Amino acid sequence: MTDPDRLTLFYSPQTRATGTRVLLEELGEPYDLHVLNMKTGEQRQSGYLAVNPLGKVPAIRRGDALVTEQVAITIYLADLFPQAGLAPSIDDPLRGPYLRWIAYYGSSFEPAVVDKFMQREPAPVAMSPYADYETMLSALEAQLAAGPYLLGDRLTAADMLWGIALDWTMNFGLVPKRDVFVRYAERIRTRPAFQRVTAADAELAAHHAAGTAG
Ligand SMILES: N[C@@H](CCC(=O)N[C@@H](CS)C(=O)NCC(=O)O)C(=O)O
Repeated sequence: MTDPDRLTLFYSPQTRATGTRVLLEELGEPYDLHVLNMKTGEQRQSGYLAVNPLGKVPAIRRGDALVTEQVAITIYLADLFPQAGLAPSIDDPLRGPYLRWIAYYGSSFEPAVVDKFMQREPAPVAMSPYADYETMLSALEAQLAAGPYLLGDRLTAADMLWGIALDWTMNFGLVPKRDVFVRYAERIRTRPAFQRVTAADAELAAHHAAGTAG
């Protein structure tokens, strides 16, 4: 009989789903991987579009609950396994800032980085979800400056989201390699969970590129 609490992560290597897998590893909970080969366009076939109509990973299924969107998944998983201590509880003074910076990732950082990548001007400041690029980035830098983690001394699920995002966007030249960002990304990148997932991703990505089974 299948366990109704068993988690499935819809996954493709070296994508935004990587952060979700790192979080699951940090939580120490078992999960099944449903790997999609983006080289063959599996994410846009009807089977997966029934899971996420946008054809995007990550997505998580647990019983009948289907969750898409990296930000929602981060909050959901960290709350689901409170014993790991990666989610400040609702009465913790850090809960509000925790949610703020997770939402900031999806609502301000992501659109800013996409505009940057596309080399297009943001919408006028009053309309742009992130004001302007420098303002968005400086607010993040100021938050990270105290460190060592996004919320100070406490490591949370938000650090999985941000550490990996900054690591990748700095490597792509979309975010400048300022000291604060470099030191912070390094702190997350060197964690065993990140290292494990990165190694597994490299192997899986090589299989996808070569057209062999992973
Ligand atoms: N809004 C989504 C975006 C996810 C996303 O863009 N995923 C990319 C991988 S990094 C994807 O699945 N792309 C495949 C495609 O669009 O074909 C989220 O935050 O989860």
